[in-house]
Amino acid sequence: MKILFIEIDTVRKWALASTGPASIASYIRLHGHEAALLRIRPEDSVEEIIRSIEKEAVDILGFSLTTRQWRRGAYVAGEIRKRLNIPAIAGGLHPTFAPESVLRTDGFDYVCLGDGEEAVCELLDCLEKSEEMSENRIANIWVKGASRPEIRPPTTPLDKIPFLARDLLDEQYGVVHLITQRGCPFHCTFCAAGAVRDLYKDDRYQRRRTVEDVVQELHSIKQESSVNYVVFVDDTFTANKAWVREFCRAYAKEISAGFSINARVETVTRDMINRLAEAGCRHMIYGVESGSIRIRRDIMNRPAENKRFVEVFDWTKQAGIMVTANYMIGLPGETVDDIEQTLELNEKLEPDDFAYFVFYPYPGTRLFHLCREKGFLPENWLELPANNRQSILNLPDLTKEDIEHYYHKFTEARERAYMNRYGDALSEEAKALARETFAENAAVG
Ligand code: B12
Repeated sequence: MKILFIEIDTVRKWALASTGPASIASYIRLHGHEAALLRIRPEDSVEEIIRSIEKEAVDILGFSLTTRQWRRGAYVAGEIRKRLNIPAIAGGLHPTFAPESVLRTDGFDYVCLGDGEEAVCELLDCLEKSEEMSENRIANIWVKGASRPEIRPPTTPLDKIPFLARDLLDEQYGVVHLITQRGCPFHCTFCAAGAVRDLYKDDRYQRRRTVEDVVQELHSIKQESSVNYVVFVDDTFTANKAWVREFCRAYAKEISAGFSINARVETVTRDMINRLAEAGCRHMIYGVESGSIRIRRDIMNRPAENKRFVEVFDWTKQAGIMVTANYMIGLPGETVDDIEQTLELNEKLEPDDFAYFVFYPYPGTRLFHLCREKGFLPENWLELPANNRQSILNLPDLTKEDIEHYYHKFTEARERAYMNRYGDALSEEAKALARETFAENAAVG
């Protein structure tokens, strides 16, 4: 059987297609099935999409959806269904946490809750044998019209899952993306990782590959193409000190390419940062989220102190690693004063760069439930654009205009920091181009 995964680009093309389908593809290929990926660009018309699907001769379509991709994904699935009679399954974080609404939508026949490798393989086996699918016989697969399926135990150890099918990822210039873990040990209220833990009902979901398996994957990519830079997409690469120490040793010895990671200030030590730098780490991205300890502690469940962020950012810079900070604004309970504190903390941290997002309540997260209970979430939230530029919430302490105003202040601060650092070396033309780029990024959200 052949599955055609559909990657929906919304306002822009991300450098990388979804990693979930690439993992499912390599697993099902081992079991005799076929997989391909169709990337749908923002400008593609329905006719073009239909023509591309017809070329592939597929048995089932597989939509991988984040909440941001939902609205366009639903539209595209509905249009395909009007013209072609191919069954379709949706998986990924959005269908996992908003499955009923996906199954109510024309064009979707199945939803995959949580991990998809084994579940999709079983579904393809059943479809191949033309077995009756009206009941939920396959754990994780919710059939339209049936009741909620059971959740299968997570695949362990993770090393059992084959390396990502790179032909589905759209990687370029030898920049490769790797995942070493699933699940995150922390309980941030805004993050889907916590929601996944709640879905699996215990900590079994949290798993990590062996260092040996990760290094092997890099060697296998090198044999086929090149590895110039590695982006580790794990939520918190630094979650386990002993693992990171072993990784640094092996990576430095066997792989000579720079790499970047996501980290949390609570998990790093100065020694760990220095080891990472020696192993080739060029870029660390920290979730700072807010400069207000009240918001971090009481709303986000992240009680780290501001001085901890300052300390860790200094260590990272001193180790010669580029540092990026991520912030959010527009959380429930947040006031203008809290956002001012975030801008102040950013001034103190002096990161090499920073990103700022208007908070979006992703389904399944604790903050999603809180927003719903408190009446901050509009009834028609699923029909509203999910981006990081405009708030969909009706918050008592912040107006949409406040959020808009502060979003601009972040854009200005980012441009100012860039000009202070590089302005003297830039021609007027280069400066204008930089300004345009900052404004464009802010508009895309
Ligand atoms: C790498 C990553 C990215 C990469 C690649 C995106 C991708 N989709 O893989 C990039 C940088 C492009 C990215 C961008 C964004 N991301 Co992102 N990203 C991640 C991250 C850190 C890891 C994803 C990953 O590789 N997981 C490992 C794979 C194997 O697991 P998986 O994707 O869940 O897939 C499994 C199942 O979900 C299922 N499955 C997945 N797809 C499908 C499809 C079918 C047909 C089936 C049957 C099953 C299935 O089976 C897979 C294998 O078991 C996650 C956090 C996380 N831990 O998941 C956030 C995460 C997915 N991202 C998130 C967000 C919000 C974004 C952005 C909006 C960020 C932004 N500020 O702009 C954008 C939106 C991108 C978009 N196209 O919509 C949220 C999504 C929440 C939600 N409900 O939508 C997450 C969960 C992080 C969070 N804070 O909660 N992201």
